[in-house]
Amino acid sequence: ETHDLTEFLSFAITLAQEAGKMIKDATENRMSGTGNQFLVKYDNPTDLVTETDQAVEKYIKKRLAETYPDHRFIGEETMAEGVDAVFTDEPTWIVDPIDGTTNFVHGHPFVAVSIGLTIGKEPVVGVVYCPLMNELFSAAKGHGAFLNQSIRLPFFQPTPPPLGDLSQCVVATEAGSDRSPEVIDKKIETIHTILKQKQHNGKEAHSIRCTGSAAINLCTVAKGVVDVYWEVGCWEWDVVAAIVIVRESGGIVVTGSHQPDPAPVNIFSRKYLAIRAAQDENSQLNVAQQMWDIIPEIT
Ligand code: LIP
Repeated sequence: ETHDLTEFLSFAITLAQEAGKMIKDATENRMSGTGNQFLVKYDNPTDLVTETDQAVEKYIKKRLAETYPDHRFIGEETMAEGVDAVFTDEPTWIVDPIDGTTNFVHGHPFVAVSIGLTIGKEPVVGVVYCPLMNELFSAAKGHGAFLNQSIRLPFFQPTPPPLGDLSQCVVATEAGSDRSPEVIDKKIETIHTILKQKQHNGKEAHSIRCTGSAAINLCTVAKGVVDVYWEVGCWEWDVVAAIVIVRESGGIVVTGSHQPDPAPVNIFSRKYLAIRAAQDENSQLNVAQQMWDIIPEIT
């Protein structure tokens, strides 16, 4: 069976725009004091869920079921209700209604709705929309990656600047929701090593960034404005859409750890490393290797 990825992509863009409006309205209502859409439903301090997360996912799920009744669905809030993620070769929509919920609760604009599609278990369509910043990232396999449907990614066309080694990189990463001492200590140690003077080729990395959203971190890699993203502990719905966007921008995404080369991605790995586009794949693999030399085994 052949699928028209561009049709799925345009539907995903429409859905992301509709969902984005719900997120934007909730933010504006809260700012103007009308509405309590920011009501936190599950107050785990490191993994917040609001009424808006649930309403947006319900809406997206309903629209998808009406339009593609044969397709499967995996969503952050649906899984939180205890539904098992059944993953097959069938077209499967993988959705995070709000990636960056902590930002959303605090009124910080780095918030995105993330809608990905896998077919044959491979991520093939991805839309990440940041409604408070008016940035819509989209990609379908074989069709390139775009910002706001018109600007081709990465920036710096026709060719991105050389990647260099880790000492010339900005690295995005996150605190994550697992704050057990074993996990957080290893993450902090890793960040320490990335930033420590005279580590990489005799130098430290340029800096680190944490946007609070895995999807947005990956989209900064797709833009080419961040060189590396590494995170352990986030979920498939945080990354599937943006994986398509990074790959279509010429970046590489590797899952798991200490792999010799970019093997097919395992979206469930909960360990993700992405490197931005570069003229030569060797420099991407070189930076990946430098990261693997630092990244500890976590969980
Ligand atoms: C968040 C991720 C973030 C991660 C957080 C959380 P949410 O997703 O995008 O990268 O560090 O632990 O999982 O919960 O805002 O959808």
